Amino acid sequence: MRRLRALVPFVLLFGLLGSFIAGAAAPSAPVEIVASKRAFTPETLTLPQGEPATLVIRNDDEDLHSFVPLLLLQRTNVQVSGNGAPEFNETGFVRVLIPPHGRVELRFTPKAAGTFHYICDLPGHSMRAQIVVK
Ligand SMILES: [Cu+2]
Repeated sequence: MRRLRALVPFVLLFGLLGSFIAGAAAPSAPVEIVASKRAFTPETLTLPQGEPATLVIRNDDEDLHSFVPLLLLQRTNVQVSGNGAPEFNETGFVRVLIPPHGRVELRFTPKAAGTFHYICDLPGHSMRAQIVVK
């Protein structure tokens, strides 16, 4: 019992520390991109530079779509979840294929400020939109 009591302050301290660290590292609310009727919505979205971001890409179509960020995610650590098929090369994340009615989540921290276009590169799909990092 005495031992247990001696542990209480440590448990409290680590609990506090844990919630503090979790709070500091918590990414901002997820930002959603919807692929529907062969277009991305919204046309422009904004992410804060240097802050962890969660990008959710939802495919509402019966078609397969891809999310191909041009430059935004080069040499950036990207965590991918959901039911998409991601592709990587030596520069890092290249694209993710999203099945009909599929959903993908990308977690990353935008490094540089700027306007970054992304496309769907499937044949015949002229889908293009942009992410502004500032
Ligand atoms: Cu497409």
